[in-house]
Amino acid sequence: MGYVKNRFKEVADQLAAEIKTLLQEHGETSLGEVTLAQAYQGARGIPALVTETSLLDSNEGIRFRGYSIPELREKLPKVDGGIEPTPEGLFYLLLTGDMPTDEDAGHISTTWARRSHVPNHVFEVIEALPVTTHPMTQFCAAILALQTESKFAKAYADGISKKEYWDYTYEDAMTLIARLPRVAAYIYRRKYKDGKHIQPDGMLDWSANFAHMMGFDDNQFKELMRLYLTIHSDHEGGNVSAHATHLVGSALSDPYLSFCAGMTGLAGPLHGLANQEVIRWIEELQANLGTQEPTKEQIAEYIKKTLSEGKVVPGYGHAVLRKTDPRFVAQMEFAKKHCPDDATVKTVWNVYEVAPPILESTGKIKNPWPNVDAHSGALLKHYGLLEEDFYTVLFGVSRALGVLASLCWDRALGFPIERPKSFTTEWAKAQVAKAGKATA
Ligand code: CMX
Repeated sequence: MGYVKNRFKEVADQLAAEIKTLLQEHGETSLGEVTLAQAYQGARGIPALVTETSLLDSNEGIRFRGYSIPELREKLPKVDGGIEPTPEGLFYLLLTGDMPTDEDAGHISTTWARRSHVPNHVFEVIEALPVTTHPMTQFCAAILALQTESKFAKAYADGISKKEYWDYTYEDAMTLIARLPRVAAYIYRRKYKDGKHIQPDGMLDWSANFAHMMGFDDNQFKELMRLYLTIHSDHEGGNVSAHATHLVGSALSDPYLSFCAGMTGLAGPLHGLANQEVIRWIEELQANLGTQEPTKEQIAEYIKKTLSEGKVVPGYGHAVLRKTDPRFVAQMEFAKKHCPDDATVKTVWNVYEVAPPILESTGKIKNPWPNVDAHSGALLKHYGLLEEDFYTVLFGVSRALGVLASLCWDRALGFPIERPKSFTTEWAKAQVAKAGKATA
């Protein structure tokens, strides 16, 4: 067994024992009541999922294993000469809870490079789809095609013990993550670069190799990819992509099937597709006004027009966050350093100044501040990644780190099949009537 896997097993066994005691001694502790409004309104705020890798505070933003994004940018290992953290290090942290050394991150990087070969039939599945197919649909089809490689599915069919589930889940997670950049880059080159593919460079780290295979060899872009793939990885367990992966995994569907479920959720415009929608919205704004740098007054009018047409302002609002997303801030800092004069970047910053008070004035939007998707497209465009339909695939490659690390934990902790109770409105009315009688 590799030493990362050993370390994971060690910390997982320890936590499993702690949870056993916790449940024996305090299993009946109430975490709060569920209201009718919560049940009808997207289960907001109901503490009903356990996710070890990260925790979201509505005012402070995400912490990965207790570390904020600024702390991670400082403490996680970097490549030689780099200043942004590597996703390899972040994955080690999510999986084990330990801050990795350079050697740990390097070990993950080598393992992923070694496992990155994608079988030919996966490319054939992608090629079978019309080239006009949305990149997220191609990505999901490719993930399903990769499922033929699942060690978990094979081992389960061979009849393994429950105690071994985590082991095969871990192996699938590592192989799937290793292969995603090649698959994603293939889709990119197929759709936008006349199918002129670029072979992987096994000497590069995961992010740089991904950039290279897409056709971007600029060092600053590689740094952006390291930051991007780190900060999009995880956002605790209740968001659609994380929850869908966890839910499907709870049926013991293998990591490929589970992750694909997460990705079909990420492809929704209220979730990951918002990064595509943001840049479209900004480009429409620029085209409508005939300028790359509309004034704040013009932006304000455009926001009001969007709202009056019954549409959302993409990149703004959040189901949990109530402040500016620190993932937005990290990207803004990167842009301030590397491309402060870019017209679209400046427009993103002007929207940030103008949008919150307008959104707040509607009286119904709970969070008027920008989320992660409000900034990413402008940065990608600056470096020449112009095809916004592809942006959610980048998000998906990153999200694999968080949701697959969590899936390893789900199996290591022996979590059961997820099956919350649903009810009908008739039943709800009966509960309300009963409660009314009790207080009368
Ligand atoms: N523009 C316009 N209206 C918005 C809005 C926005 N950015 N954000 C919320 N609202 C509206 C909601 O649609 C809802 O309207 P109705 O009462 O008419 O249905 C009302 O305000 C209350 O919504 P909320 O409680 O503040 O927000 P939710 O938790 O229901 O939804 C989210 C959260 C993210 C789906 C929503 O803010 C939104 O649609 N934002 C735009 C899309 C976006 O950026 N998504 C990316 C989120 C991050 C990610 O997952 O990647």
